[in-house]
Amino acid sequence: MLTRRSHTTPSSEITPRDRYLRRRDWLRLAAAGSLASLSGALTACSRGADEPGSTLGLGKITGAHTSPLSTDEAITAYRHATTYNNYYEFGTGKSDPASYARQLSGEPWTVVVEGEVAKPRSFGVEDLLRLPLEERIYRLRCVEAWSMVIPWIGFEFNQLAKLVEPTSKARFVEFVTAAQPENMIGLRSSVLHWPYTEGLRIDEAMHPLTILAVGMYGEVLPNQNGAPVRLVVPWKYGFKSAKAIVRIRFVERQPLTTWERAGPGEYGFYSNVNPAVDHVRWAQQKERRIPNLVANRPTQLFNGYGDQVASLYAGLDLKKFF
Ligand SMILES: Nc1nc2c(c(=O)[nH]1)N[C@H]1C(S)=C(S)[C@@H](COP(=O)(O)O)O[C@H]1N2
Ligand SMILES: [Mo]
Repeated sequence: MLTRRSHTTPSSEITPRDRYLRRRDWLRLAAAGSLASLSGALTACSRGADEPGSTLGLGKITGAHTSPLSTDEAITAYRHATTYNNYYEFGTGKSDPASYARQLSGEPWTVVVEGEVAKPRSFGVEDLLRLPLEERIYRLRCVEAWSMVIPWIGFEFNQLAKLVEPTSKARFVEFVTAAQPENMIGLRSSVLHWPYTEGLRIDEAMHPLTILAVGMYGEVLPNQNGAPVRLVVPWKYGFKSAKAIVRIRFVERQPLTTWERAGPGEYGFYSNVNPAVDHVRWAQQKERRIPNLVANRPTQLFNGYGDQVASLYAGLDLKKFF
């Protein structure tokens, strides 16, 4: 169980209040009818007790149609997808995010979009919800050789980009995530450089498969899965899919990512899923599908999304640019 630590605000005060505020935010939007014209609409509903291990009663998102870009593979159970996570801001253990991420402070949340754009601006969560929401069922392959299948709800990153009008100098996109020292116990450790930062080449970011997710399994994202907004780049190792994004910068030069800083020889900027390029410390040919303990599935190049994305890398040596 969670033991109380010495925060300025006790966790018992933060947790219910934040959850209440976040829910209120969604309810307000639904009540105001501001979601009526969206592909996704919201109703007040909690998950109920059907799923053991499902501790969060979150706002439901309805009406997001399932995209044809979805996989038809079996979806990972909600309780596994929400209790086996990597989110080092809340600790390095797989169950740490489920235990501690409720302390994330979610309101007010703004995503600042800036840099090489004609119209820099910031987006509140309600602005993001006005973008065309879809359900995308994607495989997510962690560099640690496990995988899941998750029904995300989100919008294509290119929809957001369109609103800020990237200039011709925008060659990369940097994603900066939340760093809340009071609420994120992992920040006391220097295991990674904070804030957790990721990056994509502009054509990767603008690819229709690249989404910003605001929900999963028909609901608002649980904190441990990256609330209120996270990146999902299904053909790359999971660490590229940054959680809890607060800043998006269009830039001219390739940004230095948190994982490259941590281990330049182990984690490349591209990090495309590739069974032919082993990690320095382990092979990548096979993977285990959570909750399976045995790595018995062959890993696919680009995580199986090669038909859509291989052309982005024509002529690039994938062993050198791993
Ligand atoms: N901010 C932040 N985002 C992050 C991470 C993290 O530690 N911090 N871990 C990454 C890793 S290694 C993986 S595999 C995925 C896991 O996403 P999931 O928990 O939703 O499956 O989140 C990625 N996004
Ligand atoms: Mo990962």
